[in-house]
Amino acid sequence: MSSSLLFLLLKLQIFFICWSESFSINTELETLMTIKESLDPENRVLISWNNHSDPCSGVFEGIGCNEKGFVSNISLQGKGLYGKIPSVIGSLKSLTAVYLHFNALNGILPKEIASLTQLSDLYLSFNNLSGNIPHDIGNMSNLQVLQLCYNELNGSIPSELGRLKRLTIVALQNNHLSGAIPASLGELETLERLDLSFNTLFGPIPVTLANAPKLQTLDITNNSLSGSVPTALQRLKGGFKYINNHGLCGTGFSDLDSCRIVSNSDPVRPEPYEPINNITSRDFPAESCGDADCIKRSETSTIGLAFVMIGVVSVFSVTGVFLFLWYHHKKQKIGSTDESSDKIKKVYRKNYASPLISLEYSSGWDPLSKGVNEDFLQSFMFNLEEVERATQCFSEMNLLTKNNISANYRGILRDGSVVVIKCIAKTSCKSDETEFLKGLKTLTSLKHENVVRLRGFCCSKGRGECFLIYDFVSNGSLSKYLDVKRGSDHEVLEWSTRVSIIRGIAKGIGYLHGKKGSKHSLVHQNISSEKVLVDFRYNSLLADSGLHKLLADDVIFSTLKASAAKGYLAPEYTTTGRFTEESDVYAFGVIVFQLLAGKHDITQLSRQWIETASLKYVIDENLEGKFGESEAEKLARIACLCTHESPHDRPTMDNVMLELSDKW
Ligand SMILES: *[C@@H]1O[C@H](CO)[C@@H](O)[C@H](O)[C@H]1NC(C)=O
Ligand SMILES: *[C@@H]1O[C@H](CO)[C@@H](O)[C@H](O)[C@H]1NC(C)=O
Ligand SMILES: *[C@@H]1O[C@H](CO)[C@@H](O)[C@H](O)[C@H]1NC(C)=O
Ligand SMILES: *[C@@H]1O[C@H](CO)[C@@H](O)[C@H](O)[C@H]1NC(C)=O
Ligand SMILES: *[C@@H]1O[C@H](CO)[C@@H](O)[C@H](O)[C@H]1NC(C)=O
Ligand SMILES: *[C@@H]1O[C@H](CO)[C@@H](O)[C@H](O)[C@H]1NC(C)=O
Ligand SMILES: CC(=O)N[C@H]1CO[C@H](CO)[C@@H](O)[C@@H]1O
Repeated sequence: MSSSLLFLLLKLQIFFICWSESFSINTELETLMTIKESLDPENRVLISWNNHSDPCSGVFEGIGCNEKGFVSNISLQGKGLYGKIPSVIGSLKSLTAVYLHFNALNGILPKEIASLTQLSDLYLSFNNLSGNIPHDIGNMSNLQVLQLCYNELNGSIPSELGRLKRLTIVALQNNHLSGAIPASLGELETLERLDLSFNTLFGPIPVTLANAPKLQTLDITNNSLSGSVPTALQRLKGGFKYINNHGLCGTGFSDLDSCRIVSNSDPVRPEPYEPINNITSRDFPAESCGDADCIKRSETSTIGLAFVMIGVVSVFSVTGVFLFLWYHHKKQKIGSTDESSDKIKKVYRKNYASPLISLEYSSGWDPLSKGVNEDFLQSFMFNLEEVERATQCFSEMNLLTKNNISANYRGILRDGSVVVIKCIAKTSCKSDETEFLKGLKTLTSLKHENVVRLRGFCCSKGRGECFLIYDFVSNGSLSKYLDVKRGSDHEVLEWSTRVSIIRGIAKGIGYLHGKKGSKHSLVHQNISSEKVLVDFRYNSLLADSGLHKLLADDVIFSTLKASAAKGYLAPEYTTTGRFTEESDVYAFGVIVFQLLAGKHDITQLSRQWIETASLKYVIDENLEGKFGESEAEKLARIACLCTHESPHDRPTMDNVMLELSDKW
């Protein structure tokens, strides 16, 4: 009897445990829905978060759970979130990592976040957060990485940070923090990296800070600190950065005067004096992803972000080497010789997409440096920070395509719009700056519904790259719809879609070529199924129009070889060596054949069409006979004319458009 009562009690207890767990899981769902409303008020990003699913089922974008079924991480970096961080986030007690960096979050950092005592990684950098860092942050006893850099935070640095015994990385640079550096930070035995640069901190550097045993990097650049620099900081060597603090003095540091009154126990603020060299904040790679410090991972944290950060980490492994080169080079630059630049250029070529290319190696090339006086060009100018923010510092995760000329990254601008950022190495660009600017002007003047819109551009002398920012075209390139195997994931384009895509391409090319006799005329030079993009309504848009106007001749030549290999290059090119409107028309003809056949390789079937004029060789089997016969015949005829051996026998794009707009 008693034993069965015991059994019953036990069951009841188990029931209650289960019940209370499932209860709190339910409230986690509610909490997440509240968080969603706050982070993404217009439900543009977190569409997958819904009321009817289990947040741990994998349905919720960016949510990770632990084995007990509680939310353990939120990974929504670079999603274009523009809301606020809600205080209810503090009730997701099992959170160990929050990645919300590279968004446009505003509002304050709610103090409730400090009740996340399991949290080890807090990444909120590159947002627009304002207000103070809450003092309660001292409660987050598991915190290892605190990334709050590049926000609008003000107030002072809470001394409670000194209670966080596991803290290894603290990145607070580029905010508006003021007050003193808390001496308690020196008590952090695990602290490796402390970046406080570009704030308005004042007072002395606490002597204790020099004693933090693991400290490797201390950056206090561009603040208003004063007093004598603790001599012990010499051990950090290049890891200690202190330029642009007019009141600092000390012995054993280059660029610093020794203090007038030396007193170890009571550092005295010396008279302010002018900096003795001309190194300004602009010479610092602060504008670059060299600041990837700001997104560096702790060793102990979870795997997920590791993928995102592979780029950054690999970059860090070369940082050591480069830092040396960089400093060396900086020194050399004063003498204005450029010997090391070739060496670095080579490295650069090899590590094309590497975000570390923030080295100041280039001499001269910076076509925008002289100031751009045309107003309309001005309105196209982006700054590097926007580009870095949009691509999450050129994260591998956002890499779309890459070849030896350019790399394309997906990015999200602060207004939430999605873009493609094309990065072209300086060495691939025209070296004549005037020519380059003229090219840019042409690119910015293009405006047509069938030409991918250029949003802006940016050149970085530091990175040695030029960036073109284009609208993102959602359905990718036409190439993806060719050679589709039946039953595969890839979509077979319907007949009517193909016809409208062809019309769109014709209109786009027709626009570039301009009206007969008009001055404005641009030959695309590189039309192929890869350069035709398809948007969500299956409108076609030409990519890279006018790009050759920016590229160096040898680079254009190499793209040429590629397009010849794929059959887009008009036969007369081999004798004339020139691109003409007729050669664009030829490439168009090839694409029409490709769309009819649903194949990349059309050499065989175009010959068969010429010999037999029979559609059965030409039409894509995937269409299963669903196509307009007269339309198809007309298109095949057009394709045939456009790919005529003799350029003079090809129709102009105007003619083609006329034909296409006729009643079939
Ligand atoms: C989720 O459900 C709750 C109650 O069932 C409701 O109040 C809330 O509006 C719902 N939220 C959304 C986003 O559908
Ligand atoms: C932090 O800890 C203190 C003392 O235990 C407590 O009073 C405070 O409410 C805590 N803050 C948060 C946000 O949990
Ligand atoms: C950042 O927030 C401030 C208000 O705190 C606002 O005025 C500003 O426009 C915001 N900037 C961006 C880029 O969202
Ligand atoms: C910090 O900024 C907020 C506005 O974002 C302002 O109300 C507050 O006074 C500022 N505090 C300090 C100490 O500057
Ligand atoms: C610093 O640069 C300015 C202009 O760039 C120049 O006029 C000045 O002489 C330089 N000062 C020193 C100390 O080199
Ligand atoms: C999120 O947490 C889960 C479980 O703890 C883990 O497997 C996953 O790798 C984490 N994801 C990230 C991005 O940290
Ligand atoms: C103290 C100091 O040098 N402050 C400078 C920090 O950088 C900003 C611009 O990034 C300057 O405006 C400040 O004068």
